[in-house]
Amino acid sequence: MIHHTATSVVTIERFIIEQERQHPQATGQLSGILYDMALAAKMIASKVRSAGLVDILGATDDHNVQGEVQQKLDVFANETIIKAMDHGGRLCAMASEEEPDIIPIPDRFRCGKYCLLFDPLDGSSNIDVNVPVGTIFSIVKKVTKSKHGELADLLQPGRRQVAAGYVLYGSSTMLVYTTGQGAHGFTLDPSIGEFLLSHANIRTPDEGRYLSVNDAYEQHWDDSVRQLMRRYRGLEGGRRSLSVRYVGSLVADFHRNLLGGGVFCYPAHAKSPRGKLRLLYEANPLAFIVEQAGGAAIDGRKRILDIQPEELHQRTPLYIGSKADVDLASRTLAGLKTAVGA
Ligand code: AFP
Repeated sequence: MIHHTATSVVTIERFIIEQERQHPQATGQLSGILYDMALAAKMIASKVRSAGLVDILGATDDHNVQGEVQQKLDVFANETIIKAMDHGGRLCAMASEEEPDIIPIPDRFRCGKYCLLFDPLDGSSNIDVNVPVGTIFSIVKKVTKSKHGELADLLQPGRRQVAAGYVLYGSSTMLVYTTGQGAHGFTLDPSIGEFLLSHANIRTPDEGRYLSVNDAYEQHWDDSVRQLMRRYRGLEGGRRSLSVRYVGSLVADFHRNLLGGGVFCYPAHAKSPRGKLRLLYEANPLAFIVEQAGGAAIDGRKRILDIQPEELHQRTPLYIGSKADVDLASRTLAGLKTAVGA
């Protein structure tokens, strides 16, 4: 663990270098990917900040692979990340929530040993109403011998991630990432255009204050999910009730709960048997971060990071956040009759 004095200003670049120095065998490729992500984040942040000012609001004619209407800013964020990352010689393949297939590294550029998976602009249906949105990313190491990454390189369980992070475009822009040495947060200082260390070694409270769930789906939930929600609300089991907060932008809901303590749930339900969220672009990176901060993430039964993906755009139910609250989900959904607070 690196200690900084209260007065030292630590840029994300300095922090990444200092973390890299703890691994003498490091080639610097992973650090390079993280710098490039920080650069892409600054470019997206600048566009998001001016979204209300320029004629960029509204949907394009395109639909993404999930059949959802793409907002123009989604397209911008997607292209910005691809352009910032494809030429560095560190990646061998990419995958984006907005693209149906693997994004290859163009032949004119060198290929490296890492793969990047990302959701360029999550929560984009919130842009028109000035609600925070985010970018989420995950990095894994190539496992096949091919020069260009293959599907097998991208379809790795989340526990094999070497780094993951998210950017929250909120009242300030924050980037939170982990390389497996704790989760660290940086706030963009727009006056100097740098991400500065603001939240070193984030620890999420063991017990949460907040419950984030869209209970408009209650009619489609099964009985165990309904029971879990009653327990979170203190209506059953004698547990202290959680306060409900739901933005509808995963990064914003996750970030609030990470710092303040809480649980975000997107259960499977009758109309959406695998939930809505994507394993590779949303659940895995956030699960890596929350575990590094002392929290937990499950799909209702299994640890998210142990799920073997079968396809790029696979969806998963998600229960993520403070350990005690996720444990309660695990026990309730398994139908265990143990005491709620136990
Ligand atoms: P959009 O990108 O279409 O706005 O979806 C956002 C999201 O994937 C995630 O950020 C939210 O947590 C979740 O969907 C909200 O979904 P519901 O509207 O079904 O609650």
